[in-house]
Amino acid sequence: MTASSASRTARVQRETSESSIDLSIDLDGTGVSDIETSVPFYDHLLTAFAKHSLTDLTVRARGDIEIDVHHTVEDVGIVLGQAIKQALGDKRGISRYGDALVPLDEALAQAVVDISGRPFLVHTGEPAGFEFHLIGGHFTGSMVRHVFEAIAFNAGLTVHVTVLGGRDPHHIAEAEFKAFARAFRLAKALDPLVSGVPSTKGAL
Ligand SMILES: [Mn+2]
Repeated sequence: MTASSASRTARVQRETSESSIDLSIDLDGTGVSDIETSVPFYDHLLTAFAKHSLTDLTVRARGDIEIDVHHTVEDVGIVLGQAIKQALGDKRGISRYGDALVPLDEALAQAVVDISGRPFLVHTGEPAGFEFHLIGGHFTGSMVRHVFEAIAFNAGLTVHVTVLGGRDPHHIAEAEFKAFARAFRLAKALDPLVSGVPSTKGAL
């Protein structure tokens, strides 16, 4: 079966003492999303990811946010990564590489994605103190990198995200997610000129 005729969808459910998650994706969607993580700013970021990567995404997550949003946010990132890996299947016919440069007013973020099968994250450029800022009063800036780690490591992606400018933490975080989304959109796209798996090794 070729990738162009296979359904690139996945549903992953994960239950731990810290969170309960049910997530569905369609890599060949139109960016329709229905997301309730109980962490409002994270819903905002995941909605942007879906919209700008043309991935249909449904997420229902409940977790111990009375302690901190950390577990719920990280665990949704893990499950999203697992779902991406599952939906990509054997990776036949994909473009493999994608890159994007996305502004949000004064913020500017660059992302590069390689659907390599080799988990790696290089993440630089957030301004000093960004990691300590509570965006929306509940979402710690440090979680932006943590989510990219969770996605990259569980999906088997090489991801480079560079913040090139920005002052407002909301703008910076959103620009990072949109840049990642646009880069992922290009990388997962099916390229009609690619036959088989785009690797000299024959596997990704
Ligand atoms: Mn953690």
